[in-house]
Amino acid sequence: MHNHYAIRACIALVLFCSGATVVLVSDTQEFLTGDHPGFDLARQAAEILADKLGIAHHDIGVVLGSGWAHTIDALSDINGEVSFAEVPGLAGDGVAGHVQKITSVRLPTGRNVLVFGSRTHFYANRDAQAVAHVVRTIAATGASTVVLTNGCGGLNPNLQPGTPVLISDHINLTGTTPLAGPEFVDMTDAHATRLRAIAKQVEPSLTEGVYVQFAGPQYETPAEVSMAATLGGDLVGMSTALDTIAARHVGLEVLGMSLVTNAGAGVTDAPLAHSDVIAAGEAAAPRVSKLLANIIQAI
Ligand code: 8IG
Repeated sequence: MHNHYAIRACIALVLFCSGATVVLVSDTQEFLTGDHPGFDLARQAAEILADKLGIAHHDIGVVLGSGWAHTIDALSDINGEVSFAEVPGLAGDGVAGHVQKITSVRLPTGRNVLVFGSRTHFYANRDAQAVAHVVRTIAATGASTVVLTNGCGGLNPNLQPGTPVLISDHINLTGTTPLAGPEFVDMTDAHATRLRAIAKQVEPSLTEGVYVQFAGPQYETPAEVSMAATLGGDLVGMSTALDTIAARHVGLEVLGMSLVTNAGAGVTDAPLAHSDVIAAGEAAAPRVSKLLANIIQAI
């Protein structure tokens, strides 16, 4: 792994020895090390979360996009929740259908999962550093894996609204990156083959596709949708490529899952409406949230 800022746990133990007894005075852990724009803020956010939740270490981070919000209901047990407003750097972008809280869940295996009800979007006039904050905060809580979900448009007419698709790879058409300077992060297995194999064990009918991120917030023109398909894309969206770059930069293993909520513009004759997209997400929610909960438990 060539990441400059791989997660390292440094445990600072201050030991005072008095005679034969050793007294543990403090035990602090820092999971996201290094000096990079945004890292200090992510460390602050993780510290606040650890404090408010009373949990020093999370194992898996999950980011819920359009249509995935009910995943929380399919997971147990809830350790606690914190609103975005209480966490440094998470002002929230206020899009209808997006949940502005973070929930900590304890899996039956004892592992702790930190679930973000939504993300910061590039289209919400936030820069790539602000977008990367959720993923960096997840790394700073000690997690080694992040599950990134989104709602998206389908480029293949056979991808009916309501179909979940594993992201096998992505194309970043935003023209930007959360990286700064000479940070040559390897993106070869950015969408981990290992995690996709686990997801397919849970649900063998899952298909895979290449996710193309546009900057948004406008949906694509039919010509742009056709370009994305020509480039080898299967899905069009506005979030997960930038998140994945930020995640690989901090050494997180990434599983990306899209929910097709609409056909890409021009794939059918229907115009795109945000309300239809939300309705399709809600219709699929019980099914896909149960699936995602099962996959998270299998990771
Ligand atoms: I939900 O058709 C959703 N998000 N770029 N295009 C893009 N993003 C989306 C779409 C879509 N549907």
